[in-house]
Amino acid sequence: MDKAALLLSLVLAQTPQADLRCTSTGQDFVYDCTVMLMRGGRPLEGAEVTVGADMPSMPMAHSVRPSKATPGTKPGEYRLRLDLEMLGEWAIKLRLAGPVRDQLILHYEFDSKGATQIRR
Ligand SMILES: [Cu+2]
Repeated sequence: MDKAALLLSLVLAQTPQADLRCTSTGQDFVYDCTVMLMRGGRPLEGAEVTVGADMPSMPMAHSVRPSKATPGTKPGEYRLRLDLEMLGEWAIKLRLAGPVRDQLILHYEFDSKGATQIRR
């Protein structure tokens, strides 16, 4: 492996990975969500996580205010409530501060039960 490839693999290993799970609260467009953050194969603890949401198909149409997630029960777990304005595809933006500063954007399809990740 040359130096550039080695550096790239080190950077990628340190890039946080997020997994979001949401279930409907029963109230329209309101979801209880759990974010699992990993970095380098280990749970990322002690991060400050701010979560915003927007619809890629409707730029500027929505104004979901970013809110802070709270630590969950397991290491690397964070919990939050998402109050979206309609069903459909949302881009969930995670802003990380604290031990790691980064921004992750995840695409999820929200339906009446919960959310499914859209992988492209
Ligand atoms: Cu919309």
